[in-house]
Amino acid sequence: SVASDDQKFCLTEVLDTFKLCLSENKEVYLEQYVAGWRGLVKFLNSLGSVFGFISKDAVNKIQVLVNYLNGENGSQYITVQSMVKYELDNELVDLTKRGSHPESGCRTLLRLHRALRWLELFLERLRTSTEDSKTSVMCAESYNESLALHHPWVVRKAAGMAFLVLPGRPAFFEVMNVGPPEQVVAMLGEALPLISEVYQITEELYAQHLLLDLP
Ligand code: 1Q0
Repeated sequence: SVASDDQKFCLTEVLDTFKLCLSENKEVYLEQYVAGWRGLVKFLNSLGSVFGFISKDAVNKIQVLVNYLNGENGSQYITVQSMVKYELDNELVDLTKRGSHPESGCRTLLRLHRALRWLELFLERLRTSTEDSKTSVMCAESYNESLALHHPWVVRKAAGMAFLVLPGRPAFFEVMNVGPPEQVVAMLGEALPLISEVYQITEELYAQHLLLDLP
């Protein structure tokens, strides 16, 4: 039925959202970026409640950004580029230590941006994996090379434990709901360059403005 199709989660659609993030002149639309994360969180939730502490944090951060988008200065938040300019010009960012702007758009997006690097690494491993590859290992390796560098010991420990209960590769591919493994691999091959481009553009923007270590 239409209703059940509607609820069926398809990873292709989610990754397509990241395609829509890029404007003609290579700016990153915040609304689409946030929509992409929403879809990923849905996927995460379908993997079980052990991932609740991760999805809860992601949802909080998504909500912070949505509130800016829908707020009275929403027009300043159309792209990541305009957000950075607006918040910096108006001194709305805590640059060295947490102060009067603990939830700036810039610092909030930075957390999702770091997670996007994890996603890129993880999906690349999935793409090139074989039948006997372990999702928990691929996930942990990707995490250690990205997000873990910014997380304290407790969080790394909790994340490591959650990874252990990830479903195996066949179940994982099934939940992605893209089709047979060959099709998953092809879809990932198409989606990854775009995710990578969105990541690179944001990374360069943040580097340019010295925002990569925002508290
Ligand atoms: C599939 C398994 C998913 C594993 C996701 C790896 C991320 C682990 C992160 C664990 C930390 C979460 C707890 C909160 C940490 C915060 O302290 C931290 C910093 O924020 P703050 O405000 O304290 O400075 N927050 C973060 O680093 C943000 C973490 C966001 C994680 C978003 C993950 C969203 C889910 C994605 C699932 C996508 C799976 C798609 C795979 C598709 C291929 C089948």
